[in-house]
Amino acid sequence: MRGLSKLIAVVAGVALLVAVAGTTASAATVTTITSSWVPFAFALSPGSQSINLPQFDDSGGKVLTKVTLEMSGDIHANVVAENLSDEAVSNFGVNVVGLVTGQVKDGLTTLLNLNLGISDAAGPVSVGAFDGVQDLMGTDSHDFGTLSYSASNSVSRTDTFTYFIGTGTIPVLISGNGGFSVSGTSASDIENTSFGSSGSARVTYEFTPEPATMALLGLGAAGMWLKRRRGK
Ligand SMILES: [Ca+2]
Repeated sequence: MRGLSKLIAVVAGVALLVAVAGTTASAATVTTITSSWVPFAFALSPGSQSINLPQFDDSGGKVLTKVTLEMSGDIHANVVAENLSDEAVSNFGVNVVGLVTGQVKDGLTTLLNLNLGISDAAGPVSVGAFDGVQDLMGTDSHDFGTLSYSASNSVSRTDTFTYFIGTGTIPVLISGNGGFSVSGTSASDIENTSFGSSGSARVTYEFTPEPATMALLGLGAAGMWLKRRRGK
């Protein structure tokens, strides 16, 4: 009888240890919540727009461990360029350089800063010498159509989460700057219409389901219980 109760105690102890081990493992498991992509679109250059992404709801003892902002954006325009030099050129082209930035700020403190650097080119094409009329038309000009260049990037932080926690939203300020220029000739004219930036951003929160201290408290309680059982 005594041997049986001892065996039961050992079996119960092992079962509890397994249960505690399970709790510890789940506390260390990282879970993620990713928001929907929120679009932006504004005219350039420069230009900006504020969009709202959801905060992290930490109810139920969830502990935030990482915040990641992802952004994808472009710089676009309908571009027509004209050769104003006296010589026909065979490497007539257009260069684009731009920067789209996403920022999350708490007052004057920048918590997240994300840059999309854009540098690209269209062409080359051949155009004739300046035809004497600066009108973005004729054999001296080329319509490049709609040029659109995009980039994507992400940035994370693993501390100072207060600003991100709640049931509301956080504003993300998207700013853009950029320009198109002509290459391949010594003199030129260029016209950009519908010049702008568009894209979207989203936020991902990584968290543990419960505080690690809770699992440690559970382990301590199990130890006390086993010690008491052994003492009997
Ligand atoms: Ca012309």
